[in-house]
Amino acid sequence: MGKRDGAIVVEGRNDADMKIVSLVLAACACACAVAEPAINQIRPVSNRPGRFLSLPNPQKCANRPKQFSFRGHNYFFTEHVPELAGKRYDWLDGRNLCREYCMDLVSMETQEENNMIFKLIQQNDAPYTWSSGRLCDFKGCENRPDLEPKNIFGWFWSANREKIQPTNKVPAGWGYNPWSQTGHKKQKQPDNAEFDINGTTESCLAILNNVYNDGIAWHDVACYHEKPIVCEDSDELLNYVASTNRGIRL
Ligand SMILES: [Ca+2]
Repeated sequence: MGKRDGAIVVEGRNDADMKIVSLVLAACACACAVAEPAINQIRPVSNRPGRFLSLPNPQKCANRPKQFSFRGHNYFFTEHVPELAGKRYDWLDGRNLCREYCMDLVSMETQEENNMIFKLIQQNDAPYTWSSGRLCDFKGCENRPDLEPKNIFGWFWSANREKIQPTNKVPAGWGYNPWSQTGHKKQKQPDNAEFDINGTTESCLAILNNVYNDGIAWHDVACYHEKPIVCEDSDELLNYVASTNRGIRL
């Protein structure tokens, strides 16, 4: 793993072998993310160690639900897929469900994409959903002065390892700060509030729909909570499956 122009990177070149290395390293990075030592005895069970990222299933990738698209990426919301409606996923299970389809949890790098996802939440009166946003607080995130303080500079999109802009101001190119100005502790997000309750770090980025009378906004939330999810095409996984399955139509 290394650093590349502000990205939190698992190295990958364009050839298939490097893609495999990249995928394996990505799996390691995520497993490390959930394999932190328990903070205390009441740590929720779904933070159990030893979970890994799923590899894509070529058939599922070829037949993935394409409910809407934005800038060349397809998306689906589990509540709109008959066999997935009503199901809830913790953050890692959510990533893995998406990854089987050559997708990942949604990453809102731009205001336009964020507005699209906020509108989806609003129109469906969904209480919340996950994004791929993750706090870099696991093995591999040490000795990175550029990520400190973590609550401002330590967030990234797991789907592509791009940094999330500093949490304490309106992102460049945006007209508003997507992080909520309030939460459990009546403080602006991210606030790591659950750590004070049961010792569990709020390491995952959720979109909550007016849970704190704050409209639709980003919150740091402990990763074991279960939510319906939005999946977005993963260029990395689509390219990997395309390069290893000659003639496949994705
Ligand atoms: Ca929070």
